Amino acid sequence: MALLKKKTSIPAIIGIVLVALAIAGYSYAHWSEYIRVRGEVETGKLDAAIVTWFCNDAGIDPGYTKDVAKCYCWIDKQDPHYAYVTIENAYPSYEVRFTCDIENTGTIPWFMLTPKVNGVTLVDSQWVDFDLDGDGKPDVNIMYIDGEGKQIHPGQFVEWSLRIHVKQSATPGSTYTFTLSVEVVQWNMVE
Ligand SMILES: [Ca+2]
Ligand SMILES: [Ca+2]
Repeated sequence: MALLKKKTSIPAIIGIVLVALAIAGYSYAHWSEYIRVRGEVETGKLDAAIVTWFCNDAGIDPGYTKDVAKCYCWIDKQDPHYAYVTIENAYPSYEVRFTCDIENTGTIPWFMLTPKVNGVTLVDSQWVDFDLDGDGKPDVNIMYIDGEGKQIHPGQFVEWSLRIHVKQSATPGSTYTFTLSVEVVQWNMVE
């Protein structure tokens, strides 16, 4: 009985597939005609690339006399939408500043919005605490400086900075990770 059921269900499935193909073929023919008429309409490209990304700790720790902490940062060569940073051997009160340039590599002017860290929007020129390991105590605070709301035309770039400061409540021997994201928005879509 079960075998008979299986057999009868096969033709039904094939029938549905055929109908779907017929509809797709009709739509495709229609779409091709539309494209020929409107062939001159070209949309612009909204794009951006990180072109500069460096930190101010290239040896002696900023504000100190020893080289204890290390800061490495680099841009993804394959996809310059991504940049990375690693801070090693950091300690409470260690602070490092990053400078970033984002170039408009598209054809439409855009505005850079305030960056977000782990989804939380930073505040221009103010420290924002982050509890990166979820133990209830902030481990770092991060300050974003400048760059917000600037209209950047194709070929131009916006420069902004980021300060990262390690707090007293950070745990020794820990690795903290976070994601910072920057959104650029088409120039006429900013309120
Ligand atoms: Ca150092
Ligand atoms: Ca914490």
